[in-house]
Amino acid sequence: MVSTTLSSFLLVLLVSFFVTEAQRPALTKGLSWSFYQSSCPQLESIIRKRLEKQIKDDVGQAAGLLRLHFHDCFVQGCDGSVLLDGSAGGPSEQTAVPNLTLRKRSFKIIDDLRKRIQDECGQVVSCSDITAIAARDSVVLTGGPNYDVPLGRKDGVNFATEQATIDNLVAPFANTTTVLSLLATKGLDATDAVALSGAHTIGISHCPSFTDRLYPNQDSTMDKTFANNLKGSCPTADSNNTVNMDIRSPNVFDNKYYVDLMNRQGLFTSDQDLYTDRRTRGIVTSFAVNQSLFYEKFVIGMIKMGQMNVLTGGNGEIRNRCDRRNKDKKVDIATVVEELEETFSALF
Ligand code: HEM
Ligand SMILES: *[C@@H]1O[C@H](CO)[C@@H](O)[C@H](O)[C@H]1NC(C)=O
Ligand SMILES: *[C@@H]1O[C@H](CO)[C@@H](O)[C@H](O)[C@H]1NC(C)=O
Ligand SMILES: *[C@@H]1O[C@H](CO)[C@@H](O)[C@H](O)[C@H]1NC(C)=O
Ligand SMILES: CC(=O)N[C@H]1CO[C@H](CO)[C@@H](O)[C@@H]1O
Repeated sequence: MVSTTLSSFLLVLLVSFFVTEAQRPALTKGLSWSFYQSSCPQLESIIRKRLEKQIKDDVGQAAGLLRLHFHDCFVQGCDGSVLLDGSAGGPSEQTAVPNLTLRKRSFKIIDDLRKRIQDECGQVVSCSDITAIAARDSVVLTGGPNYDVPLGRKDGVNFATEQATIDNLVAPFANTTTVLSLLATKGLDATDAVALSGAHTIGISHCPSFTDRLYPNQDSTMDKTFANNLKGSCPTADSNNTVNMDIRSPNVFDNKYYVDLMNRQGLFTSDQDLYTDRRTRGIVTSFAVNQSLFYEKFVIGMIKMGQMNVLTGGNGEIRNRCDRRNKDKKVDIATVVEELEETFSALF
């Protein structure tokens, strides 16, 4: 078992996949493929090395980090606003309903990376860029495609309101019409929508995100055995339990999510309806039968998503800490302890 896991892990590292330069979406003005080449050349290796360890220790962190980048980008652009905590007096995305299920540990991992990067390079890399690279590495380290990440985002200085968060994230109860129209407002087409939803090939969900499909009435588009198993995991609609989102290979970034959909074993309405709806059914099938095609389209979707409404150049800032804006910097115990630790590690 252990050796199988280990060898598939190694295989995953060997069989990396690249979208050729010709297929890459265009770069948004202000971003670059080599933004930190001179200011922080070790950036990507610092992140990759650290995440290799974190994700080996707990593979679920990959899903948490991937979702964090998605939530960051969909709500007022990839500006790190999802990372801000409310302590500075503003309501942040973290307290909005759809974000209640973001993993606390994801925020810690991003700020830990930020600290390691600052130790090496100084305060030159934005938290939003760190989040984008961490999302890419999470895909790679669970067996998915590798790709270059456009860099040069600045961190925002505006909190996203709870309402903006609710308005910009699709609910799992949404049908394909709703998914496609919301994503269209962000410049994402049906192929992007189906490919990006494939992120649900890793990670978990809490029961209330899908128990509307079980209680009081069972959704007729759901496979019966699958539904019964879900009822076992979620005995009540408001159960606090979690389930894996891809029943075939919950920790591997593969195309099995689409095989699930074809077998009516998609978890959310927003997932399953992609197969029911005529407009997206063919795309689901094409990804289910061709993993390379899924990888190719997923990478394109991620690069597009990662460039949404970014702040560049003189807009925004490079945060000193990912959870607060620079102007909100205040002396608190956590800061004092962190600075003491830094002094300490510098001495020894
Ligand atoms: C079509 C729109 C989408 C909807 C409706 C949606 C909805 C959700 C919901 C409800 C959860 C489970 C939350 C919980 O109950 O714990 C979830 C988890 C997740 N989502 Fe999405 N999502 C969407 C698109 C995306 C995209 C575009 C990505 C990334 C590219 C993504 C990545 C993830 C990941 C990785 C998880 C698992 C998180 C974990 O295990 O901590 N989702 N999503
Ligand atoms: C999709 O959902 C919207 C909003 O709930 C609803 O108005 C619409 O009728 C639904 N479309 C289909 C095809 O079910
Ligand atoms: C879920 O957890 C919350 C907080 O711990 C608790 O108040 C609630 O009763 C739990 N719900 C169920 C159905 O167990
Ligand atoms: C699968 O998709 C890849 C990437 O687009 C393509 O090159 C390949 O020809 C496809 N394979 C089949 C069997 O259709
Ligand atoms: C109100 C609330 O519970 N907000 C939480 C949202 O998610 C983040 C990250 O897990 C938590 O830190 C917040 O406390």
